[in-house]
Amino acid sequence: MKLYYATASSYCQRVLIAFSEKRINFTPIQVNLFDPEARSHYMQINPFGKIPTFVTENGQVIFEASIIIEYLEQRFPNEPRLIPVDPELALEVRLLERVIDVYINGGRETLFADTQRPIEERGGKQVTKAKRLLETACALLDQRLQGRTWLAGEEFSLADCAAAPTLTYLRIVYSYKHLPRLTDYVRRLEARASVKQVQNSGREQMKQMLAALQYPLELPALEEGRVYF
Ligand SMILES: N[C@@H](CCC(=O)N[C@@H](CS)C(=O)NCC(=O)O)C(=O)O
Repeated sequence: MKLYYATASSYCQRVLIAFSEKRINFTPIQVNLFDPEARSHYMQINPFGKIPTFVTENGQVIFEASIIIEYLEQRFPNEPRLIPVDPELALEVRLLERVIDVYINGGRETLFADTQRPIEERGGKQVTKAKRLLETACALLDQRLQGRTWLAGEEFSLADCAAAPTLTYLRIVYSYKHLPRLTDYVRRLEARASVKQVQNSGREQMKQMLAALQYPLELPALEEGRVYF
C-alpha cells in the first residue's frame, strides 16, 4: 500500500492522522508538486495533480482524502473506528467533515488567496461571502462541541482528522479565539499524539512555503490568534 503525499499538505495530514490512529503501515512516497518533472510523472497516477493519492495492495488508485479514510475503514474495520458503526452517528461524522471541507477549508483557501493580492485589490465580494460562510461553520462547530470531547462525541473520528490540519492552518488567515469551545478543542487536537506527530513533521515545510510567498505569512500559535481579517 502506497501513499503519495507531502508533509505540509492539510489534505495529506488528514490521511496521515488516520493511518496513525488506526496503526496501519504503508509505503510513504513524498511528492514535490513544485517540481515540473515530478508533477507530470505524478499526474499519470492522479490526473487532478492533487495530493494525497493512495494505491491499494491490488493496485487500485484512490484519491480524495476522505475517500481514502473511508477505504481504510472498510479494509481495516478493527478498532479504533474513525467512522462509527451506528448509522446516525456516522452521518453526523460525515456531515461535520463536509462542513470542514467545504466551508472552513474552502473559506481558508479564498482568504489565503486574498492575502496574495495587492492590498488595494483585497476583500472583494467573493472574499466577504467566503468569510461569512467560514464564520457560520466555525460557530456551528463551536456549538456542536458543547459537552463533547471530540467533534462528533467521545470518539475521535474522520471529522477530527479533517479538523486538525484545517483549523491549525486556518489561523494563518483567521482567528477563532473568540470561540472558546472551538479553541479548547483545537488545544486538545494539537496535543493528541497522532496529530502532534503529523503536524511536527510538516511544520518546517509549511513555514518555508509561507515565508517564500510574495506577501509572506506565518503560522501563529493557538494563543497568539493573529487576525488577518
Ligand atoms: N479534494 C482533494 C483536495 C486535495 C488538495 O487540494 N491537495 C492540495 C494540497 S493540500 C494539492 O494537491 N494542491 C496542489 C495543486 O492544487 O496544484 C482531497 O480531498 O484530497
